[in-house]
Amino acid sequence: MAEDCLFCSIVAGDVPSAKVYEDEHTFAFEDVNPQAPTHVLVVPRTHVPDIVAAGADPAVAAGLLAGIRGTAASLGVEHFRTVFNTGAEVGQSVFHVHAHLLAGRPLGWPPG
Ligand code: IU
Repeated sequence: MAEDCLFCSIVAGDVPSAKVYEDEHTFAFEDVNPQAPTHVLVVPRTHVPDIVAAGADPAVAAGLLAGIRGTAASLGVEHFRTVFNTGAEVGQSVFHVHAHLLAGRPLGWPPG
């Protein structure tokens, strides 16, 4: 657990969240500012800052993919978009890697 990390505090249960799914490696909860009818954040329990760092740790990377699968299954969504913002310049604001899982409305392409 990293100090001063909001998502570590959510995983630990120290900050409340609307939990959607959890397993050994991941925790998923509703985004407080949803951009679609379904907007869930899937995070590894281990603190890594972004998807590049997650990719350097095969256990974290595999766990995160499995967590996305489990979250989608528990939501009952088959069609969804996942987004990993990597770097403040492209909109990352919380530096504990998280997959945005978005569903429930048409999503434009390319994304803005
Ligand atoms: P980003 O990719 O790092 O910008 O995504 C961070 C997300 O975390 C963003 O969609 C916020 O709405 C969301 N979030 C949250 O769900 N709960 C919080 O307390 C805070 C941010 I701060």
